[in-house]
Amino acid sequence: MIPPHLMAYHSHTILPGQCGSMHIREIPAPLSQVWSIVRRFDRPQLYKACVRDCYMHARTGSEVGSIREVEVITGLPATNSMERLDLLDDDNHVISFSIIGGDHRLTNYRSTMSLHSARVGSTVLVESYVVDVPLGNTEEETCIFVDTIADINFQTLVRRVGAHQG
Ligand code: A9S
Repeated sequence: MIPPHLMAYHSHTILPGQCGSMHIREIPAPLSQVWSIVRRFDRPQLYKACVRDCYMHARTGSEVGSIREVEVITGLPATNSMERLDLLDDDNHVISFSIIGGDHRLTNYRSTMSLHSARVGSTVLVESYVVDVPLGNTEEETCIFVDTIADINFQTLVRRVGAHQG
């Protein structure tokens, strides 16, 4: 069960012309191990298969306002993305970031990820996002696209968290 006060982190306002979604996934690893990976705003390549490299443009990745430039792997409809850390809460295990630039079509993308202890040795991961629906796309197409990326990132996280003795 997700405590109501943590659901508050996932109440993104979806404006006209935007779409969003929320997914709850369980990962067979202790919360501390998962958090040690997903909290690294400066190293998204630790668990995002689409990320080839990442450079910090402002601050270190531990403070709100940190800005990273994500270099995307080849073959995707983008090569880079500029992203800002909006929240990093090591007590409640919540991280939130916004996409502020890049050569892609995800405008005003904001996402929040929170971790919750579930059964012993497993973690519940709640992820929500909101993004503008690009011209020429439907809400459904946009959510399917973002959900696919999120699923790929989740599968990568499951594989990498076992290897990463946090
Ligand atoms: O990185 C995330 O957590 C989520 C998304 C949706 C990232 C998407 C992406 O990095 C691509 C995977 C390259 C797809 C960006 C910013 C744009 C894309 O078109």
